[in-house]
Amino acid sequence: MKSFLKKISVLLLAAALLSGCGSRNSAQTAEDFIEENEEQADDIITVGFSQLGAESDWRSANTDSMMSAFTEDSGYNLIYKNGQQKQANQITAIRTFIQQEVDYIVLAPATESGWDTVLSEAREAGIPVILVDRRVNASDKNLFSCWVGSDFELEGRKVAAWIKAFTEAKDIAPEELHIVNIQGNLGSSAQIGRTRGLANAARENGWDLMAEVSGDFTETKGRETMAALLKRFDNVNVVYCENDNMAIGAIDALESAGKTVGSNIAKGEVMVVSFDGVNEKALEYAREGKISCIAECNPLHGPRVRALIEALRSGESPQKFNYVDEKLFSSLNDVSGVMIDGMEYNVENP
Ligand code: GZL
Repeated sequence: MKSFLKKISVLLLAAALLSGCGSRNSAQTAEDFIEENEEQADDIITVGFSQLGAESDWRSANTDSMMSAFTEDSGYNLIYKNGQQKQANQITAIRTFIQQEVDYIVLAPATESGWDTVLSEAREAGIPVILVDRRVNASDKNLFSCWVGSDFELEGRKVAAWIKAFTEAKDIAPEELHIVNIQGNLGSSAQIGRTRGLANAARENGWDLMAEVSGDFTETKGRETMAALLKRFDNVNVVYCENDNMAIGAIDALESAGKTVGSNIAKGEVMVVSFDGVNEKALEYAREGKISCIAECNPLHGPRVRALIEALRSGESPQKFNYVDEKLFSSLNDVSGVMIDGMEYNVENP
């Protein structure tokens, strides 16, 4: 732990002692007590965690995973800051962590660009930065120690491959697919990768990708965006939602407009596909076949980040980019798996 936080901890301990509620044996002098606890305070690793927000179930699960991994019992002091989806708030949080002389900074960046300056400040302060979830396009890869998260374009390719396999199994011609993409936060790695996965597949397969509009990864905006798209297009038959919360909102809007949500496109149903696999309602929809396919996005980064910090503490140089394994969920048995770049991804029941 750095000196600033150590002083705070020892002063609090000393205040407890002087107020008589500290745990000190009678023979021990105040100086011994402080010295002994100063050593204990020294052992605590302080981690400043700049989380981008609380916009979705995925994000909440990600925060919970970090908090469970960095507990006092395990020798950590986690300082959590919620950026409310704003990069400016995250930059302020990182600067605060630097002033507090934390031992490590963990950043879950809202968007990919605009981090060079503040990451340089952390490096100048000698504080290692670990990135989780989304990426940053730093000009110098040495501005962060390592990253753990998902391959978002692969997630998009998996869902697109599933759409291709399913519609071919149902003898639906590619040109009959009229798709809208309700995107996540524009400029976030998850949005960039998932959008690219679909757009490339639409071009290769001859699908009609009619619109890409951001729903900010929230249920409310997903509902509003779907309602607006239904006013623009009367032939939408596939809705690609870049996370479950937006899918739930979109389904509500579709049903409010009198549409039937399901996989039977030939009978006029509107197919909804999604990402994350964290929200229980979305998983229930997937079990019912209301959401046809969900690409898992694993939020449980806490243990991985802690392992990376412990590797750094022991002087190791961990792998720079660490990907998490992820599944593909569907209750429709027409597609058992998809092949991407020679790799088979099995489809599992949600
Ligand atoms: C993906 C993550 C995305 C989730 C959304 O790793 O960045 O942000 O897919 C979340 O649910 O809001």
